[in-house]
Amino acid sequence: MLEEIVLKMYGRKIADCREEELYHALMTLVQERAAGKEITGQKKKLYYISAEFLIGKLLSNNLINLGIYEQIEKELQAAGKSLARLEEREPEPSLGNGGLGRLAACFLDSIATLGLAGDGIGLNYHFGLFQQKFKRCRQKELPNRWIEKDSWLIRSDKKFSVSFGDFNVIATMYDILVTGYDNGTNRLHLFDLDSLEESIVGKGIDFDKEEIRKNLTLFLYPDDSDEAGRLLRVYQQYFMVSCGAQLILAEALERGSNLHDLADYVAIQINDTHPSMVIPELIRLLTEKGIEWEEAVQIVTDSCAYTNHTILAEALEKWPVSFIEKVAPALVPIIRRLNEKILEKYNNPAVAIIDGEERVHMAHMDMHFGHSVNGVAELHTEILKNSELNDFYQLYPEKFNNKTNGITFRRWLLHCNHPLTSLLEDTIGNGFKKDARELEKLLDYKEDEEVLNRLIAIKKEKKHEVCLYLKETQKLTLDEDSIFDIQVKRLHEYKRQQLNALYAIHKYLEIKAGKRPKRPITLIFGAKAAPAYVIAKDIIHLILCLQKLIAKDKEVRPYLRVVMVENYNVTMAEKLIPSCDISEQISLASKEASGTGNMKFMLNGAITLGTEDGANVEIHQLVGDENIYVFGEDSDTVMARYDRGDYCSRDYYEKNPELKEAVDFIVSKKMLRLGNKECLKRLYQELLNKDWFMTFPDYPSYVEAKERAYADYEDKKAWAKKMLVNIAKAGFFSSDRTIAQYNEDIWHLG
Ligand code: 26Q
Repeated sequence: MLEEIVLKMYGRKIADCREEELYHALMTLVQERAAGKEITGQKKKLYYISAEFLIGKLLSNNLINLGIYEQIEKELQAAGKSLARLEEREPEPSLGNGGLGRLAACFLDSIATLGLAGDGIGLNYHFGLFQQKFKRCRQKELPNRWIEKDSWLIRSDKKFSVSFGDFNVIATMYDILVTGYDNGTNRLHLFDLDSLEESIVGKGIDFDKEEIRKNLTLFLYPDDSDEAGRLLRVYQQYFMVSCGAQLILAEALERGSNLHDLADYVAIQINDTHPSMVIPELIRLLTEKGIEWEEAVQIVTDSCAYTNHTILAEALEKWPVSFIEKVAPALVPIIRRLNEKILEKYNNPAVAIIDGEERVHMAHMDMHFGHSVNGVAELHTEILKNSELNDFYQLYPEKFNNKTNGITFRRWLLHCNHPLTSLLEDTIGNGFKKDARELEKLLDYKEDEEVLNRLIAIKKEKKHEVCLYLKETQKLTLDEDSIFDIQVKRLHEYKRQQLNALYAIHKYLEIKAGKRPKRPITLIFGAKAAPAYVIAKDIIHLILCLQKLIAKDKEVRPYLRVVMVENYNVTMAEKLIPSCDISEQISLASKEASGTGNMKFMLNGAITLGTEDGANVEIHQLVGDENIYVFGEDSDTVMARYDRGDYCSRDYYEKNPELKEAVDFIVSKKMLRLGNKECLKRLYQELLNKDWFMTFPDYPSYVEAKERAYADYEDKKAWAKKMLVNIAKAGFFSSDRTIAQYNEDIWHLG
């Protein structure tokens, strides 16, 4: 198959082609095959609008979804070439921060896999999220230029005009083809400007924030931002939704809508509040086309649905009216009129769209003028209904629904874990690839020695592979025979990497005191911190200092290793997750909306060590007490303590000598000699005087649960059974299930 293509393209055989030629040829092959399968002819179409699509590398995934992976691999092998090496060449597009962006990517895969007509709408950030480097145990940020000459981006001939307050721009639309598994193809539309100037970016990630025409789509904003960046983010958002709204209306007209019946032709899913301005923008466009105000508002409400991904108050977007006045003045009278309508109807300032300080609450607009509001895990949705968004739940109980997140099994099993996929094929057949619930058939093998042994061997193989990879790419040396205890996710205080670091210190001190663990432990971290998030960067500093301290210590090194991988991203996740024994999901209960890494680890046979938070609760229900390590206070206890406002971390510190010792070690002579005094002292003070995410109350039960997990690991067979149950029960977390539910309850497509 490939041979013919390269002959035609280069007049040579595979064996005589350079790697970049083969990569280019494969890209061409994929694009041609995918384009031939576009999903057309359905009346209603979904638009998933999102500021982030963390798609990861595309070559292998597309080959798998098109059903030609093995064939291509064989063909290359026969010619002495390696598909894995070609994969390594591909740059990873970094168009997302973390969970929310990766979820959007999994959803696009599942939408196409289910044969539904549904496109993504987003932005073509030239540098995406920053690339992380470590220097003197500190995070440094560099631009990550991912767009090469050979790219999956297809430049379309569609142009859209967007009017900002002071000027107009013309947008160009790029498309990335999204292949479904053994099914059709959809598109990810990414908007961009031809006037962009990459040269205004210096060595780091600083650039002139003033010239919108030159900088609009240069960077994706991290989930915490400085003032100057905030205005640019509103420009990005309006640019995205204005292009998106124009595209949606044009395509609906083409499919036969008269716009009055728009809601029969389109479903628009608003991924968190970043695209919320699509609501007033659509109202603006519809009224401009002669539709009466009231009717336009109703049409938009019937078309739009909102997903909430966070309960952290500081992450709920509230933009000053003055920002919107500057960026999109045409929207201001529309938003004011919507606000008046709400105040007339409800006379309750708590549900207003514009508050007393002239700030627009984006989520409020979504809940009033969308027909569905969903959370992303059972617990999260309950918290939204009963506390965080309770005022709105009272008004619109029928709008609220839960859609527990999911992950695509194509990337997170078939692609990243070939030996586990083979084991599943050998035992339960191929059905699980289309119907993930069939994974449960694996339970029949719970007592099967051979299957259990194969599971153990696969884990060993995956550890070996990741060790080679980390050695080669990051000069990290890991002990393959140790327990791999992994926490990889964005760095945030609520996710509590600091709790895991305190454990590392505790273990270090124990070993120093002569108490050695039965089996060596490797604590692996991977996390990017938002550049302006000081404490998060201090936590990275602490972890890197511990890594250095232990690596130099001959006494401790054989029993404990702490490593933080640089630039954690989707590609790194694909390598690390299959190698994991213990999956750290230790957020403060009530704070992690869902988590999706937890699902990827479970699917790959890691056992969760976690709090009763987000989707961990559902993992716990599925696998039962025997097959998970749960610790810590529950969300009710935590929320009650926040309500009382009486948490005092120092009390816990004073009462627990072991905890005190670990905390004090952060500013011990040893550490201060190694690291940066300012960072370490600031973190120490923060924990002692604030500890807003309550790590201290959970510390004793965390240590206890971790020790229990390590002890259980020694019974190889019993551990393998836990792995098997986790894999077998992971079917529920297929994003195919999630998407089927969105479609059934919200979109009604196909
Ligand atoms: C907001 C304003 C200004 C600048 C940036 C932002 C911003 C950007 C990104 C706010 C939030 C995000 C990302 C949020 C996110 O990733 N949330 C995660 O979503 C996952 C998918 O639903 C959940 O599994 C995680 O629990 C949730 O943290």
